Amino acid sequence: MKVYGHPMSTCTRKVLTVLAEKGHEAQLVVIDLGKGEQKQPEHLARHPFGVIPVLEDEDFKLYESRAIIRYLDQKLPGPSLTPTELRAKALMDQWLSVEQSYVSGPAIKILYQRVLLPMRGQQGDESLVASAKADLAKALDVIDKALAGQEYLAGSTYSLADISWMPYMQCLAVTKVEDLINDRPNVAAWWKRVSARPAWVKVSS
Ligand SMILES: N[C@@H](CCC(=O)N[C@@H](CS)C(=O)NCC(=O)O)C(=O)O
Repeated sequence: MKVYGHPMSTCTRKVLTVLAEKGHEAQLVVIDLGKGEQKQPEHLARHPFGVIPVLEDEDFKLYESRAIIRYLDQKLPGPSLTPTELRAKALMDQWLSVEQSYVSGPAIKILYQRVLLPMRGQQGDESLVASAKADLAKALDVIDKALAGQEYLAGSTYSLADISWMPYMQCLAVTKVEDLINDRPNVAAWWKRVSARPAWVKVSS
């Protein structure tokens, strides 16, 4: 198996975390976003939207990180990352959707303003950071409530939902808005728990 991605990319990290949880090695083919390799014809042939990650499993190609992690979880042996109980599985899907709809966008916006623009010698716009932070605060209030009395987003089982949120939680630390996590006791306890998992430590260090 090959993963076309970048070790620092949030979406690639979801895929690498699932592979690590499953104990499966895949070849990471690094696409250099700094050089714009994701927009070159060679990569556009793999991913028509010119982003990463892409999974190649023999003659099968798949893009979109949330589709890839679902595929890998079903395909590979190792611990299941999808609850079997109907309602827990439905909650996993709900939190995956919440992450996609309300979390990844503002988290990446902050990363762009606070890290990527300064890396290019440009100043970020703190008013955009403030509005993205407010959006994230709303989403984190929602999971803080949901996590009261349960260990993981889908209930008692660590799942793809937790994995899909984790790279964005790490983004908050990197962009110096970790108060969004620390001010919410259930989110903070959950983040401490999930970020200590060996698979995540391996992928994120
Ligand atoms: N919905 C896509 C988003 C992919 C995405 O935005 N990837 C980022 C890296 S995390 C990327 O390739 N950015 C480069 C660009 O937008 O040109 C997924 O979940 O795979």
